[in-house]
Amino acid sequence: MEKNKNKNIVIRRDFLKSSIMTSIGLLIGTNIVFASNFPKGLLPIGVLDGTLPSGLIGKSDKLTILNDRPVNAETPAHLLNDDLTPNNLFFVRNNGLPPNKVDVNKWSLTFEGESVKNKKTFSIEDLKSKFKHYTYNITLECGGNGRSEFNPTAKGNQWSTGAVGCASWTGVRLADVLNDVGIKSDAVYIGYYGEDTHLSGDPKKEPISRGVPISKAMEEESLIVWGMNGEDIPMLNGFPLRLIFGGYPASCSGKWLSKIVVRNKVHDGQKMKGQAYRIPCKSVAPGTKVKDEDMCIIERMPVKSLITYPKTGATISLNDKLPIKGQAWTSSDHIESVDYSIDFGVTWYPCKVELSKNKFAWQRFSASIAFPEMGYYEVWARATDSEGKIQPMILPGWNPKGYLNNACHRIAIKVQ
Ligand SMILES: Nc1nc2c(c(=O)[nH]1)N[C@H]1C(S)=C(S)[C@@H](COP(=O)(O)O)O[C@H]1N2
Ligand SMILES: [Mo]
Repeated sequence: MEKNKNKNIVIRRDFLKSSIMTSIGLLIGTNIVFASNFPKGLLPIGVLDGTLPSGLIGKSDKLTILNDRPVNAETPAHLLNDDLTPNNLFFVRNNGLPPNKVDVNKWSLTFEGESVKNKKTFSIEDLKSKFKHYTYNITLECGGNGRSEFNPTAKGNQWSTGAVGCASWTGVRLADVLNDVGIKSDAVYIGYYGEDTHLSGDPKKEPISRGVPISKAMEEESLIVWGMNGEDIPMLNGFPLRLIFGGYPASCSGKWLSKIVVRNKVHDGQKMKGQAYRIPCKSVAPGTKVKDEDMCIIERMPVKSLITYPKTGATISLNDKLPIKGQAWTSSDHIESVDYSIDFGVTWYPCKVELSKNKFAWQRFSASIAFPEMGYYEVWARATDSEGKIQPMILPGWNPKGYLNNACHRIAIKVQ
C-alpha cells in the first residue's frame, strides 16, 4: 500500500511538471493513442498496480488485505466476474472482532424496542420452521467503496473498487418476522445488534449498530439470512445469521445478528450519528468541515459498474477484438444501459446488458472492441439506471468520510 502510494506521488509530480502524456507513455512502454482527450489531473491507471496476498480464515489469498485488526479485505475487479461472487472471494468489512465461537443451536434473535408489541425471541430453527424461505441474488456494497480516490483524502479504509459482491442469500423475509412479532403504528426505524465485540475489548461498547427505515425493512428483498450461495455464511461475513438490504450501504446489513430493535425514532446506535455513514445534506467544496447537524444518513446507493474482464493491464494484438465483461448495479429497479469508451470518454458505444434474476442483483454487461491502431488505451464503462441516473466520469460530490464514489471504472489495455 505505502509503496504504491509513494509511487503514485512520484509519477504524479512528474506528470504535473511535464504535463505531457508522452512521459507517462514512456513509463507504460507505448504511446497513448487518444492522449489529447485525456482529462487534466487524471492519472492513466496503466501505471498503478498492487495486490498483497495474505491469509484470511475461509478466504482466498487473492483478496487485497487493507487491515488485519479489524479484518478488512477487498476483491480485485477481475475476480468479480462471476454473477455470484464465491464465498471465499466476497469482501470483508469488520468494525470489531467477530465472535470467537458460535453454537448454531444456541443462537437466538430477539426483537424488542419501543415499537414492538411484545418482546420475542427466535432460535434459528424457529426462523427456519415458522416462516417461508426465500432466496434472492443481492449485491452488497460498502458505502466507503472507492474511498481511496478522494482528494483531499478521506480517513478510513482506503477501499479501491472491491468492497462489493453479489451473492445468493437464503433466509426469511424480515417483514414476515416483524409481522409475527407485531409492531406498533409509530414504528419508523429498525436497528440491529450483532455478537461481534468492540476492538477495545469493552463488552459494553458496540462496534456498530445501524439500521434502516421501516419502509425499507418491509420490502420483499429485505432478509434475515443463514445461507450464502447455498452454503453457510462464512464466519467473517456474519455466520450464522445476518441481515441483507439491497441497494443500501452494506453497513445496514448487520452480521452475527442477535437483536433487532424496532424504534419510534431514527435508530441512534453506534455509527448512526456524527459523520459515520452520513454525507453533507447539501453538496460542499472538497475539504470543507461539515457540522454533524448538516450531515444526512446515506440511504440509497448510486448506480455503479465494474469491468471484470479482462484484468487491467492486458495486452491484445491489433488484429484481435477485445471481449470485455462486467457487472452493473443500482438501487433503482434495474440497469437500463451500459456504454464503453476507448477514447477517454469522447465517444461511447453500447454494451449488451443482461437481465438479472431479481431486483438488487447485479447485471452482466459485455462488448467486443476493435482498436484503431497500436498503443495504450483505457476502456471506460458507464452505467445508466432505470431512473435515468448515469455514473459520473470522475469523483462525484466530495464528502468528509469518502462515501458514495460511483465514478466510472477504467482498465488499461495495450494493443500490440
Ligand atoms: N455486526 C456487524 N455487522 C456489520 C459490520 C460489522 O462490523 N459488524 N460491518 C458492516 C459494514 S460497514 C459492511 S460494508 C458490511 C460488510 O459485509 P461483509 O463483510 O459480509 O462483506 O457488513 C456490515 N455489517
Ligand atoms: Mo461498510
